Amino acid sequence: MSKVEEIAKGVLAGDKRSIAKAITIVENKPEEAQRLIAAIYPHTGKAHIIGLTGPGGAGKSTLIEKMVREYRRRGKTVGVIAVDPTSPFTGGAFLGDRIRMQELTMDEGVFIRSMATRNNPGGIAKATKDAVKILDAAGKDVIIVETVGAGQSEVDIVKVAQTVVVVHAPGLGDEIQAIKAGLMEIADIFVVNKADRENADKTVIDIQAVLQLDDRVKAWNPPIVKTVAVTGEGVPQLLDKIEEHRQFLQRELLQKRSWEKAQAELVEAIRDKVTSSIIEKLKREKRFEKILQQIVNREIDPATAAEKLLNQEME
Ligand SMILES: Nc1nc2c(ncn2[C@@H]2O[C@H](COP(=O)(O)OP(=O)(O)O)[C@@H](O)[C@H]2O)c(=O)[nH]1
Ligand SMILES: [Mg+2]
Repeated sequence: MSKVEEIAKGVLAGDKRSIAKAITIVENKPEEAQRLIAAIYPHTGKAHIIGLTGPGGAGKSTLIEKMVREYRRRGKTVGVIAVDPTSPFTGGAFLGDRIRMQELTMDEGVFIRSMATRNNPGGIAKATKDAVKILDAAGKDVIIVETVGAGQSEVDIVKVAQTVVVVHAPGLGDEIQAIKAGLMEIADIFVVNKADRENADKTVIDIQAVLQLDDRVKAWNPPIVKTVAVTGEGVPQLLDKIEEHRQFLQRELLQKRSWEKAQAELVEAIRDKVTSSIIEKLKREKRFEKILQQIVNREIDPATAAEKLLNQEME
């Protein structure tokens, strides 16, 4: 077995060390990465992928740590990919935070990884997408991808997500400009974090105002959830909204499938009716037998005969 095959096998078994090695490969070795992804790809497609984005300092990493705990409480396994070099998962400034963070990384049902954003030969967006596939194949129920909502590559990364959560917080300055400039387009859920600060409601109102500018009719209206990431307040409500959005996506998919099925059946039914009514008419007018005789005599082939008859019908 080659090294890549061995790692792929470990990933599928959910082995933490293999997952870590696999992510290192997609960060550094594009050719090996392609073989690795090919091997695990058939086992992907089961996880719910959540993109969590917003300005630096909004509290995304802190919030994700609390979300992971709540998902574990709900019996789900979780993978986290942080594409944020400015605030890696260290567990905060206090010793207690760091110890709690360590406990989390010891948990077999949790995998947390910060992506190297520098010297990434295949591009950070590509590496992130591959890392998500690895965690998916490893059987994680939920995968959270943290990015700083700034440039195009972040928007690209967020496109792998099924549910996009945009996190804001009061006192970050230009945040509402940021929502207007693209983040609003991609948000399925808004979070106003640092709700312990008195000006948090102002941020909620600002987001509501921006949302009201969008007058398109939508099947899903992005809710706004208030959280205090440092205490975990509002995190269960956030997970409930994420779950609601997942169910909404499933309903949409089912509806799309029903439409496709209905269309196939309608086309089939029309084809049957048109065919039999044309054939009956041709038989009534004795044209059917006439041309049948010509085919038997090899004077005309069936396809040309059909075309001729239909053209006469159209005239
Ligand atoms: N007061 C308050 N501070 C918070 C809250 N959430 C996070 N912080 C602090 O905000 C800072 C940035 O948090 P971090 O999670 O690294 O933000 P990120 O850059 O969005 O990932 C840290 O000092 C956190 O302790 C909150 O709900 N309330
Ligand atoms: Mg962060």
